[in-house]
Amino acid sequence: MSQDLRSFIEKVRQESPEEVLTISKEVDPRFEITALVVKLEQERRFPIMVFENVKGTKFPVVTNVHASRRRLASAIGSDPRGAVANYLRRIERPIQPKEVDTGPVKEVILKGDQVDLRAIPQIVHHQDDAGPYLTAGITLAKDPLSGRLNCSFNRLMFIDKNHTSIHLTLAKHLWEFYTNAEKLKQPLKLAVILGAHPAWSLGALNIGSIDEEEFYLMGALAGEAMEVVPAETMDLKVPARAEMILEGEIPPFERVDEGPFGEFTGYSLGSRKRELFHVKAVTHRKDAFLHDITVGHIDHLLLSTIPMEANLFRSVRAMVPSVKAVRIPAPFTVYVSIEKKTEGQGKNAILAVLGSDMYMKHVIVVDHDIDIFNDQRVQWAVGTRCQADRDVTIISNVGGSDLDPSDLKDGVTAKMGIDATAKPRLDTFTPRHRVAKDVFERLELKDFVPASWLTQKDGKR
Ligand SMILES: Cc1cc2nc3c(=O)[nH]c(=O)nc-3n(C[C@H](O)[C@H](O)[C@H](O)COP(=O)(O)O)c2cc1C
Ligand SMILES: [Mn+2]
Repeated sequence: MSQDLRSFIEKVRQESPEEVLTISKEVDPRFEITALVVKLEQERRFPIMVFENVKGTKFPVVTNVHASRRRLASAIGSDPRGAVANYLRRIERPIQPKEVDTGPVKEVILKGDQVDLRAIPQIVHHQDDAGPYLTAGITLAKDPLSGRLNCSFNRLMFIDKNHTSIHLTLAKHLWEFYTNAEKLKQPLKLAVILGAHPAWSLGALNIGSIDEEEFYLMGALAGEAMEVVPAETMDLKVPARAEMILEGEIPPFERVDEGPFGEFTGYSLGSRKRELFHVKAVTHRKDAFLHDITVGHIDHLLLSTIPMEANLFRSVRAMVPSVKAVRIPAPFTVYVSIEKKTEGQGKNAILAVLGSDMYMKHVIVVDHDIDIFNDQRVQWAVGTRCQADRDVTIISNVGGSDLDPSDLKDGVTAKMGIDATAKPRLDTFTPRHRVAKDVFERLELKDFVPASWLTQKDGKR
């Protein structure tokens, strides 16, 4: 069927036209695109936004693609509630990428001196950002030691016509490849994929072993093999149906100032030294658009959440088979509900979470009678089923996110688990108060309360 980002947007437009908002009035990529997304977000509206006329560039901009769980779920053939289970089911059957001779991403090929990144929309998202950023680029690289491929999202800050910075989280797979290349005193070849179907993006964000090649998962999630074509300047095969590809390398031992940048945590973090990306070729569709992710807002947060929740669900399930649900309500924070069958399983769940995701910092485990989609109920469980000296576990000096503003050293953090399950078990714990069931079912409000009062609208009471 050959799906891609534009076919996905077209499908959404056909099925629910109100979910795609096309804006033809000219916008300034400096602040205006993000400001319009956030204005709509404040009205609780989350359409895909297509900006046809962007100042200073011929490329339209598409953003907010992932800002609805229903849209994201539909990209992997699921309804919103079944997204995590469906994600796990699909990635169990990886699909090998398929080589094709050519594809739309090769319609325009620019190499060497022809490369000018300033032709691409220069989107500045937040007020204190150091400059324009590319936020929806999926990197593709090959490990110089094992030859394995990796895909991940890595943001790029424009520097000049053929350079950007690149942010590699310490200990993540691309960073591992880069440190391997640096040891060999070699540059790391890199392709940046711009314009990805949401299923590809969800696959690139999978949290798995460094031995897993994300292209296989991107295909599995999309339900069809990723079509790939040879890159122009290096021995890598890139998605044939992307909107645009940047080809180049990260030179060894070079660092540049990057940031401040408004992060997914909701904070604007200061400038740091990061790696450099030297762009040697750009290929794109004739009528390419630039895909942007509105960083730090729903577009970004929903996208990362499904793969993280899927990974955590799978890991907890390996340890506690009766896990019911996993939810990430805030950065670095996860709620887990389990049907505890033996003592100690609350702490097993904590260890499973902390052992399988570098970013997670605070874990709260509750019993299966708690709806973890309701923060108040989770806090109720912590308040009434937890003794801090017995149920809180703290591990100091663990590797975490280098974007956490509360840490003192780059990415070194404390981790905390709160076992808020009833001890020793829910069925023997102090019972909850209950309204007598037979009485509750027998009584009708209308027999006791004036009809005029019953028909009053909420809020008037
Ligand atoms: C929009 C977006 C931007 C991201 N930016 C970065 C980034 O700049 N650097 C980084 O290391 N990870 C970034 N991430 C997170 C990684 O892509 C994610 O952790 C990924 O799973 C890592 O892949 P790996 O497990 O193959 O290392 C971003 C994620 C999203 C959704
Ligand atoms: Mn990986």
